Amino acid sequence: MPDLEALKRQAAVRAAALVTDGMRVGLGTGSTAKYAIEELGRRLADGELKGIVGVATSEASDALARQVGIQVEPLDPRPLDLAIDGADEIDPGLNLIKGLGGALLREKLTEVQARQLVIIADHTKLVTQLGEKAPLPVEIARFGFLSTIERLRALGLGGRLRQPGAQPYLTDNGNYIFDAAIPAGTQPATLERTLKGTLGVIDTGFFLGMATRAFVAAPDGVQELSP
Ligand code: ABF
Repeated sequence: MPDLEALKRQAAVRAAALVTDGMRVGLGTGSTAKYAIEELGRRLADGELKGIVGVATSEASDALARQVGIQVEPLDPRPLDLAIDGADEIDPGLNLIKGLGGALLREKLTEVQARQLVIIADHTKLVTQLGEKAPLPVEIARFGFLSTIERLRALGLGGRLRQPGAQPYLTDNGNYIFDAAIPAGTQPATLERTLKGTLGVIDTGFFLGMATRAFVAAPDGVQELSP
């Protein structure tokens, strides 16, 4: 049984090596992105980097980045040199499903401004068709959420409201997440357009045509992929 944590860290270290002094870097969210933030902190502490600016995609990544000594600034309209983040599914064209970590909206708002979006993952995230293994997280407004879920079901989507405990999961933006099961054969771009036109939907975990590179770690090494 390969150690997935070690693989995730290997991919993260490869991506963090792309960061050079003075860069403005989008900092992803999740267990793989965490290794990249820690590695950037290590490079700063060891003097390999003198200074970078991080733009965090979640409260958790913001806190971790500050803890490891990265200067964190809020997102503003300037482009980011690079963003590094994990994913839940990666197809052969580097189209992604993201958002099982709950940070999809801030991730998309941040990463759309990055000149390069570098995805880091272990090999279990590779799929031939998006939706094969993971649900599609859809961030929805709290107000009227039951009506929005009815609209989603009317589109033929299965799935359920994310509710890990007594209360629904609340995003950093104060919204809920519906984890949608995608019917086999769904065209992601078509579903994305439909969902973005559905009242109550704020955004989806489809990141289509955004990733510029991926480091995917497997027991026999880290593979570098491009779209
Ligand atoms: C974020 O973290 C999310 O978009 C994605 O849902 C998740 C992947 O987490 P992990 O690296 O822990 O598998 O990037």
